[in-house]
Amino acid sequence: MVGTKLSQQATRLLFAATLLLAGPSVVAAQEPTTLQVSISNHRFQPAEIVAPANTAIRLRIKNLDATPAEFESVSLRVEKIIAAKSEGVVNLRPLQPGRYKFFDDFHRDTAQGTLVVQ
Ligand SMILES: [Cu+2]
Repeated sequence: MVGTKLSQQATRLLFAATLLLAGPSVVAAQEPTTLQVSISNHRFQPAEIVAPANTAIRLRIKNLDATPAEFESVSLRVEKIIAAKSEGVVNLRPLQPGRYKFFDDFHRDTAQGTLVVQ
């Protein structure tokens, strides 16, 4: 029947329009939380950073020292060399609440930090 076909098309159009409207907010929900941490005198500043749980995290690590650093975390499974006087970016998957330790593998004795996810 013609009437049924028309209403099917209308339903499909409405569905497509709904998806279009939903699109941008879905993308916005996936935007990562950005956190900043610096390395100065082979120490993290701040040594403790806080992030929301179940949200992608973008960690910007600024190495202010004149020597390279290696941002590393066993529990987060990341390892990234950051050249002297430059910035490194580490993207983390959404995490469960907890305390995740990290360190500079080149200066483990002083450069220790914790990411607190809550
Ligand atoms: Cu390492």
